[in-house]
Amino acid sequence: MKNQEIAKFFYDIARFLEIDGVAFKPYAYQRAAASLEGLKDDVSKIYIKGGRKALEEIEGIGKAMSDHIEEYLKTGKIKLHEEFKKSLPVDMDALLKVEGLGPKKIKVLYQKLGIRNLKDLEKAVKKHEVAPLFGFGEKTEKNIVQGLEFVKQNKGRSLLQDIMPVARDVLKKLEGLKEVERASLAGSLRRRKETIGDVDFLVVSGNPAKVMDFFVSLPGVKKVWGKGNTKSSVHMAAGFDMDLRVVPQKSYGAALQYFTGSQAHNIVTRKMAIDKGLKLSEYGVFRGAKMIAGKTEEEVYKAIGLPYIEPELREDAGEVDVALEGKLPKLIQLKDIKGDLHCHSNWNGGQHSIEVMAKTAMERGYQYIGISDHSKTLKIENGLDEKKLLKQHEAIQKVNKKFQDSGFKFQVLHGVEADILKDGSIDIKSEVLAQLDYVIASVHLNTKMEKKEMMARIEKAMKNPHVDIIAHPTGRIVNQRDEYQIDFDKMLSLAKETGTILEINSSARLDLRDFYIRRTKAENVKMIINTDSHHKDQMALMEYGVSQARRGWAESADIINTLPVLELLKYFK
Ligand code: DGT
Ligand code: CA
Ligand code: CA
Ligand code: ZN
Repeated sequence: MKNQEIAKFFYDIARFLEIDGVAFKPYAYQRAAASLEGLKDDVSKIYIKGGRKALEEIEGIGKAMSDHIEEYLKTGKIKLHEEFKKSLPVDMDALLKVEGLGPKKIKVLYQKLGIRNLKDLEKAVKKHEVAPLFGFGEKTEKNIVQGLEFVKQNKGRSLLQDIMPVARDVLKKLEGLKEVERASLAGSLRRRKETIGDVDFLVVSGNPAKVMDFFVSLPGVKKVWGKGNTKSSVHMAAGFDMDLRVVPQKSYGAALQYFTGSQAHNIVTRKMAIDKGLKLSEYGVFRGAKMIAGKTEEEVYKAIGLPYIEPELREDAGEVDVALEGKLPKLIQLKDIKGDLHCHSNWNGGQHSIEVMAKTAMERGYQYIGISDHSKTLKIENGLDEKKLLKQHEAIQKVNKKFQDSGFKFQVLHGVEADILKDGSIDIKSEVLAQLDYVIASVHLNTKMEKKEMMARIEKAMKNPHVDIIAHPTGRIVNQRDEYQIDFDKMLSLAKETGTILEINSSARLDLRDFYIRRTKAENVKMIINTDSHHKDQMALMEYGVSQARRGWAESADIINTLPVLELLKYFK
């Protein structure tokens, strides 16, 4: 499908335009790109069938954008993009991964120091050449050094959200083979770790050769690391590896337990077996030469004296001791979720109308959705001011009325995702905040503050009588950005004191992190799992917020959007 390729070009062009300081236009390209990404049909088919007219009917695509699309479909190029690229021939994607570097700074680095890629950048900061540049300084150079370190650390690990759909697709194909009796994900993917080193599959089959033949010739396989009767490994064009192991039925549970890991958890379980005079391996649980368990994971755990432990808990984080006491948490499940309160509509940077977002929530089986568009400070997202928020309030009431008249038991709540300004105040007037069902507050700008200042800022926001939820509380983005300078204990005690809810953001942020979730639960501070959807399809990301919550040992009582709407509203000020 050409949609992704063209979207990528549009995002690039938007960046170049930003560098040149062109107002508004970058947004048009970003919007067009997002629209193409969300499109179900292939844009080249749309064009062949309906021509220019059909292109211009796509949401967010006007005349200028369809010019570009047509050009790309005819020539495989977009001239504007080529020109920009020639003026700034750098590895923009790689450099942008370094926190503290935006497109404008990257241009200066290229023009002044000839920096084209991460290697060049590393050399330059080592020689201390960056700090003296106009607009940079010591602090920025220090941030770049830290950013580079972060990029290096995370190299080679892929985002759970990116890998899971691909892995599920392969799993489905494996399950579809007549030679395959059972198949499962294993490894970090089954534990739903936020980043994945490689993908592990486990299969039961009486005819491994056939399964391996199929596996190594899957579409997207670029290189075969190895192919045997029990194990094969491949490298995918998308940049990650996949392992497949074939085991006999009688060892399936033991193998699943072993290859799910984590390695640290396995060391503990193996030691437990030894203490009982048993041997635990990927083949089964043995007393001497006699196999006493192995077919299911339940039976394997039981044989070594443990109840079943959910994969998300298997990190040697105390789960075995707690299991021995019979006190394992009853983890929250996706089906417990009754609504999503952090959703954006096309009133600001989102792609769809309030009604479309609401209908999607209904299709997911939710009882409510909360629309929480950005506030005015966030100009790149077309944030709403007081006047627009009040108008939106009416629009939401209209949608609710419509649903009511059609007999739907579903409610659209009205919130806002308001910016926490540098001094901790909220950028929307209190009278207006008071009219909304709930208020989410977020730090988006001025994120490089010292810890004391940042905590004072968050304290003031939490003490604001209208603020109910802090979104993405620590500011981290997986593989992209570390958290702000925060004191999490302080954040928890403030949340407790003020009754503020902390968000688990299901997007690429996955913020809160799992260990913070566990601490939040321990302090009995409530959380909410939201998707931060800017597109209706992103509401499906809820499962990753839920798995993150599970990795943080959360139960449904810890998460307020497992409650019916009237109970939920009691948590808001
Ligand atoms: P990853 O791929 O880095 O995200 O993490 P995992 O956990 O998927 O690790 P991977 O793919 O190397 O191995 C899958 C599982 O197999 C791992 O979680 C535990 C098990 N395993 C692999 N090698 C060893 C080992 O040397 N000792 C033990 N106890 N378990 C191992
Ligand atoms: Ca793995
Ligand atoms: Ca592996
Ligand atoms: Zn948001």
